[in-house]
Amino acid sequence: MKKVLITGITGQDGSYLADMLLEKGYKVYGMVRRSSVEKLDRIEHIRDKINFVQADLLDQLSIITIIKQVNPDEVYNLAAMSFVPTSWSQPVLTGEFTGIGVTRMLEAVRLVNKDIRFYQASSSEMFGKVKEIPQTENTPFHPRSPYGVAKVYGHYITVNYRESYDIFAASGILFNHESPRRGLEFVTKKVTNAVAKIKLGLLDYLYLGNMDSKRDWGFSKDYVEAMWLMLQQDKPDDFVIATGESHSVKEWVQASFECLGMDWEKYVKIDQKFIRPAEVDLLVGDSSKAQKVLGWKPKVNFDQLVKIMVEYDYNQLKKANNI
Ligand code: NAP
Ligand code: G4F
Repeated sequence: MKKVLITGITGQDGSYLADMLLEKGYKVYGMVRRSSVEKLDRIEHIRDKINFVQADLLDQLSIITIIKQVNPDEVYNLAAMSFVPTSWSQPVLTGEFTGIGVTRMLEAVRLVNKDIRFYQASSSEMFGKVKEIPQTENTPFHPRSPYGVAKVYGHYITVNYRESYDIFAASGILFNHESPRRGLEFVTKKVTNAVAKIKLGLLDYLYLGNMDSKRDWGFSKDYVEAMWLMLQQDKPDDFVIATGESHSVKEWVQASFECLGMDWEKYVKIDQKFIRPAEVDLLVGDSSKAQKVLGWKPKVNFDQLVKIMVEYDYNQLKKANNI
C-alpha cells in the first residue's frame, strides 16, 4: 500500500485529492495545523480514513518529524495562504507560508528520504501581467501580488531542489479551479452563493470589485487528477494545467444568475473595497504539454462548472433554511 502525505488536506484541493487517493488504495496522511476549533468540513465524509499528523508550514522541526514518522512515497504540498487580497494585508506571513514554507517541505524531504516524490502547488498568478497569450511552461513570470511573488519563489525552489539534489520534485502551474468546496471569499463561490441566496429571498444585493478581469476556470476534481499524474511519470517536470478557455468575472456572474432565471444587472453593485492594488487582467493557459505527456485533459467546461456550483449552493441553502 502506497503512503501519501497531503499538506492543505482541509482545503478545496486537498479534500478532492484525498478522495481520489483513497479510491486508488493509498494510505492517506493529512498534515493539519493546530486550531482551537476543528476545520474538517470538506473531509468530514472521509475523516475516519485519514491519518492526521500535526505540523505547521512555519515550523521546520514539526515538518521533519512528520515526514520521518510517515515516510511517504509521495508528498503533495498544497498548504498555503491562498487568498490574493490577504497577501497585501499580510505580505510577510504570505511569504513565510506560501514561499519559504515550500523550502521547509523540501528540506524535510532532502534530509529524511530523497526518494520521496514531491508535488508543489504552483499557480497561474505567477504570470500576472502576462507576457504572452496563452501562457505556457515557458512564459516569463510577472507576479502582481505578494501571493504571486511567493508562489514564484515556491516554484523556483522546487525546480532548484530537483536540479541540485536529484529529488523527484514536480511543479503544477494550475490555473483557477473551482468547485462546490471552494472557499466563500473567492469570486466564483461568492457569486454562486449570493445568486442562490437572492433566489431564496435571503439576500438583496451582491457587491463585487473588478468585473472585467478574465480567468481560465476549471473544476478542482479534474485538476487533482493532473497532480497525481505528474508524480507517476519517469521524470519530474513542470506542467501548465488549464482549460484553454477564458471568461470575464462579468460572464461568470451573468451565467450564474441565468442558471436560476434571473437578470444579474438588477442585483449586482460595485464596491471599491474589492478592487485590488494591482490586478491580473487576463489568464488563459495552454495545457498541451500536460495533454501530450500526462494524457490529461479537463472534463468539465465553463457552463457545466457554473451549473454544478449554482445548483449545489441553491440546494444546500434551501435545505439549511427549511425552504
Ligand atoms: P485552500 O482551500 O485555501 O486551502 C489551503 C490549505 O492550506 C488549507 O488546508 C489550510 O489549512 C492550509 N494551510 C494554510 N496555512 C497553513 C500552515 N501554516 N500550515 C499548515 N497548513 C496551512 O486552497 P486550495 O484552493 O485548495 O489550493 C491548494 C493549493 O493550490 C494552494 O497552495 C493554492 O495557493 C494553490 N493554487 C490554487 C489554485 C486554485 O484556483 N484553487 C490555483 C493555483 C494554485 P487550514 O484549514 O488550517 O486553514
Ligand atoms: O476568485 P479570486 O479571488 O481568485 P484569484 O485572485 O484569481 O486567485 C485564485 O486563483 C489563483 C490561480 O490563478 C490561485 F493561485 C489563488 O490561490 C486563488 O485560488 O478572484 C478572481 C478575479 C480577480 O480578478 C478579482 O479582482 O475576480 C475579481 N473579483 C471581482 N470582485 C473578485 C471580486 N474577487 C473576489 N475574491 N471577490 C470579489 O468580490
